[in-house]
Amino acid sequence: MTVNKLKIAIQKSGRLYEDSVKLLKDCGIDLKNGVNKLKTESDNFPMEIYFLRDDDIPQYVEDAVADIGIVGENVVYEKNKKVDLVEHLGFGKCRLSVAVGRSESYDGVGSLNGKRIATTYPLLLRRFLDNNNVSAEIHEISGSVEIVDLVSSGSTLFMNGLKEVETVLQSQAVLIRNERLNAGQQLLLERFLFRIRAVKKARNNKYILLNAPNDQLPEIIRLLPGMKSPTVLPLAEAGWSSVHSVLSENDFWDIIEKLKEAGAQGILVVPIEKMVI
Ligand code: PRT
Ligand code: ZN
Repeated sequence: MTVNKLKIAIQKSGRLYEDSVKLLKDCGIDLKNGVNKLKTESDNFPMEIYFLRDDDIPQYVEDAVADIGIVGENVVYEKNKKVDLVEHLGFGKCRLSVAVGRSESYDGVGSLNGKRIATTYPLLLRRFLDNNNVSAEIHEISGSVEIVDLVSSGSTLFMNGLKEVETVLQSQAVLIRNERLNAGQQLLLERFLFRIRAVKKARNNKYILLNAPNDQLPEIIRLLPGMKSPTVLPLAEAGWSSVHSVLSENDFWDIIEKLKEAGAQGILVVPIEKMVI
């Protein structure tokens, strides 16, 4: 019988490194502290971890040197290799944008006609220009005023006297996979994905506990849908209950305010480690 292992490629160092390692850890996959930082393996999950430059990850996954990989969508689409995108991971968020000199007048993509645009994303830029019927020269080296680059806070553009005028692509880290995994690898990928989804859910949710007068319970329960419905337990003091539920990070503050208005007291909010629905 062949022993199956899932080989994953992650960034060796850089912006995705820490979050990628953290994701594995949160999925309960412990890495051996190998001195050799090209490759390591897990003690408690059949996984081998390869540390690579992000630009090389799509090719390695296409060639099945790695079965799966974690890399930015920007790299996946620019490299255009034969890999499947399996899951968005919720970190490494940025956008690929067009920027022009701050003092340049800009009124829509038409302003880019006839310009020289510098980028390390020629494929994505070509596609963007074609979709917008713009004819412009693409340069892979800098020196032009118009550029297409990744932006997160926007402070780099600002410091270089540029302004962001168009978004070519919204990006975040994603999990990609080789198109032809064997049944054993497929099964391991499904186990890994099950854990990733539980971690993502937990990161997007908080556990909430509060006390409420019983006559306010219907209103408070209406505000707190929970996983199925909230847990309600009587307090030692007559006429009061403790309510437990799960809140989404997105509408967190909104709901907290409404709960207070509805008479909730002693509100506690705690992080959730894993969430399996
Ligand atoms: O060595 P290796 O080739 O592996 O790394 P790299 O230098 O090519 O990539 P790295 O580590 O910089 O980025 C890895 C991935 O992180 C990218 O492919 C994106 O998917 C994602 N990411 C998220 C970013 C940013 N945010 C980001 N802000 N990648 C780069 N930037 C750069 C951008 O190029 C610009 O120089 O940060 C600057 C802009 O940042 P703000 O905050 O000033 O707007
Ligand atoms: Zn790179």
